Amino acid sequence: MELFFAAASPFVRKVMVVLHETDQTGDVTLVQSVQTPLTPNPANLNPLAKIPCLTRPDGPALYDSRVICRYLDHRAGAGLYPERRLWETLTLEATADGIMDAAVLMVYEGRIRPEGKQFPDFVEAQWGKVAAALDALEDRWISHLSGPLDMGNIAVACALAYLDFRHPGRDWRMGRSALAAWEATFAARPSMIASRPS
Ligand SMILES: N[C@@H](CCC(=O)N[C@@H](CS)C(=O)NCC(=O)O)C(=O)O
Repeated sequence: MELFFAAASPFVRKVMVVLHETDQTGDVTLVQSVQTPLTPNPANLNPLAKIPCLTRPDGPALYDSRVICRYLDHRAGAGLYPERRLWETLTLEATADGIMDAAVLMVYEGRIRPEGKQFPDFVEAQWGKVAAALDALEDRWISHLSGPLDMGNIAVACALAYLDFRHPGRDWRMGRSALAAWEATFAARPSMIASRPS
């Protein structure tokens, strides 16, 4: 299999963590594919020109990160989507992906949009979404996050790490001590260390 990849992408990181946690890294070749909405990679088999995208010998290319992670979990029989708490796990993953979406848009606004056309209110509105999601994680999800490994806690760890990587000045830990403590423990997993963004 081939994975269209960029080390800085939090969505790609979800896939990398799943590959590590399910012992499948040897089954995937990484294809460097740094891209933005204005610079798509024509070789990427995702028609939406986003990463991650996974090609496989026995079927069409898979995207997006949620589909790829679920496929890899199924392939390994790893149980990252436990039946008993399936809807909570998927909602937690969606919350993490929403944080990533907003945080990536903030980066694009600063990097891609010409300076005179940048819209600070849009950036702050995106951060508002991130902050609300972080508050929800702190208030309602710590018990789930602290439970057995699943796709929900993997995705949240990747989202929080991305905030540190791209938005260090925002200090997401302030006022969220439980989430900060959980993140510090999860970040020590070998899968998180092996997939650190660069
Ligand atoms: N929902 C998608 C989001 C993927 C995504 O936005 N990836 C970014 C890189 S972090 C990308 O490819 N951006 C290029 C673009 O938006 O055209 C997923 O979960 O895979």
